[in-house]
Amino acid sequence: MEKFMIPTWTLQRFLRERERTNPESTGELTQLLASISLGVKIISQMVATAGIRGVHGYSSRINSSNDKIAFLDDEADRVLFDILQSSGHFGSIVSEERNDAEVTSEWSDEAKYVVAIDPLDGSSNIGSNIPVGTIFAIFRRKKEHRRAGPTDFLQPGSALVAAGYSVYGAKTSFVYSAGDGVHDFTLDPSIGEFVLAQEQMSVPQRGSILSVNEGNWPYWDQKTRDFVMSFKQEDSERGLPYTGRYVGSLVADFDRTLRRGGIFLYPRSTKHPNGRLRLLYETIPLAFVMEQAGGRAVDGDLPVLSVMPESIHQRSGFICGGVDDVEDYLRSIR
Ligand code: P6P
Repeated sequence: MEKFMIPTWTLQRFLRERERTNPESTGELTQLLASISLGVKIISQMVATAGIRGVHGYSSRINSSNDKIAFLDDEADRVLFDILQSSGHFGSIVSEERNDAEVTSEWSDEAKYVVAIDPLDGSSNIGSNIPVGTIFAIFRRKKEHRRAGPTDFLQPGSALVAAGYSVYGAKTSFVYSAGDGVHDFTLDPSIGEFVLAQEQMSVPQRGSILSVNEGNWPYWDQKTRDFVMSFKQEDSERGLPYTGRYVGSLVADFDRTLRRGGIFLYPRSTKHPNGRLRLLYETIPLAFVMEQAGGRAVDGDLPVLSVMPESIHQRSGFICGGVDDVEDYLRSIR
């Protein structure tokens, strides 16, 4: 009979080990991330059974960005909101699916943190079995506020306590950073636990993949067009041409870029002058993870982590990847 493989490092054990070896640790971060990972496990099941439950469609609701809210967006939002609210650690929650920052009534005075979430990014792709995911950003509350609220979220990504994302695909991944590197876990459905797949992930400095929606070509400025064109020539010195890969689901395109390198671009354009992606719960958390893995993430020539959010649903341009690939982009637009 096959010997049962005892998982050495589950997410819980990994977090507790880091808490034990970190003198300043209060154990709260362990509980924060455990709360989020529970929500991710539940959403993983929701996504896997969406087809048979007939919930691929859209509700009648529209979110603050004027996007139709899919049934699954709503379900994922409610699951995460309930779990995070009752965790006792979050004084306020911002969600892509909710117009305003919502205080968690019984905890909003003493909870140390606030959390911004994209409960289910890319949900429009689920019907065609394309990977989707959850993205989260955790900030400390600002001292001067007694009750948590929207201004607690107006902090740059450089102030993040932790951030991460999940991918619901061929496997369910949970990737996070608390400022000490990026760690990758895979859900083992047979035991219902996230098991460590890779500690201290590192993005290749230079890759060979270009990830961009070229359907936006008519809306790009000339520098963006010239940069994208530069990948389409044959130059073995520069490893050109790059391969094109664009899934159209942010967590899938980001996760591949993090693991295999290259460059992902969703630049500002005449169609999306402020950018298409959202700063607080998409580009800031993913930029944090990318930079913690040794990569770069910019909005034009500004590092995403230096951008000061002015509103909770603010949009952003997003170019990220290996440091050499992003440096090439920065040289091309300057
Ligand atoms: P486009 C999905 O709807 C999403 O918000 C992201 O997941 C994805 O990166 C982006 O939109 C795709 O946008 O304009 O290329 O379809």
